[in-house]
Amino acid sequence: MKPNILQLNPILVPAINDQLNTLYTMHRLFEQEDKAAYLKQHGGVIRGVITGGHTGISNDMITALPALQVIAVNGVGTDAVDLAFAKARGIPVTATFGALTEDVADLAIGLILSACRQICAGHQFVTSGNWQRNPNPGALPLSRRFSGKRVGIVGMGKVGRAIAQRAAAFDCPVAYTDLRQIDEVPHRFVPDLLQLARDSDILVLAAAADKAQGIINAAVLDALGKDGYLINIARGKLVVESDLVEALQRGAIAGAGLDVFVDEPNVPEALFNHDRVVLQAHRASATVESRTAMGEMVLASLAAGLAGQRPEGSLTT
Ligand code: 8YV
Repeated sequence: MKPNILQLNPILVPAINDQLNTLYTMHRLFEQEDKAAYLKQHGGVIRGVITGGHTGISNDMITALPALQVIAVNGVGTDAVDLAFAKARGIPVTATFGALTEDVADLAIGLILSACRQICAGHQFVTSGNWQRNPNPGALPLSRRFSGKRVGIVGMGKVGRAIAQRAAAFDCPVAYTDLRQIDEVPHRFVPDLLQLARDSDILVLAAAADKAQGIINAAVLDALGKDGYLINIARGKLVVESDLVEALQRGAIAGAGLDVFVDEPNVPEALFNHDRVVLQAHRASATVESRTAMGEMVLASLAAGLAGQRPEGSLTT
């Protein structure tokens, strides 16, 4: 009999789904109308869970799965899993560290360029017919240069470092903050977030959200200043979203590039029609390359966990 696996979010790589279907009896909860009833019926046989980074799994659901042997997070953020709770039950929890670094860093640079150079506003100007109606070169305001700007990175993990490497190629001086200075990182360490914001033209959030909720508030945005840009490819809850909306409205910062939000998919409408705000639907790791590598790591975690071994990189066992 094939082991039973509960999958909480869709996986968009057909080859990964094929392998899952070959190896396991898959229970795709996101396809079920009555999720509670489905869990009640099948919860007892579930031995592995696949979930997304920002969706995680609740403690109630873990409790409802008495045969659970492994939780494979298809992402790098584990803020939506109570690791201590899983650890107390001896359940390994894995993430896909390293599989998505390049793509998330690439999107951060894409958001910086899009926000500073107003690429989306320019696209909209062309496709709406406004360029034809108003060919005056002043119809679109001048944008801002990215090259050479001071980039501050909040969270210097794998993704933060990949962003720093890319920013350096744009001749940007890079500084960072983190819980502590990291020896192998050649960039300037600024222990105080407010100071980093003051010293940055572009503040990029690449931190884990476990212990850093709401760190980007009105004071930090004021410190970033009226020519500053906020970029977030990490987690929405790092930011006090109402403070960000307000900072943009009162011109306290120049613009933002956001891939993540507090209550996805609900994005404050006040962010929609701003020429220097660029929004994405939490897609930084959504490439064939990243999602394939992530899916392979998930498969390896399930195989090890179900065999009673410690999956590589387990965060709890
Ligand atoms: C994904 C993420 O959107 O890695 C993370 O923590 O949030 C993203 O990569 C998600 O986990 C895909 O399942």
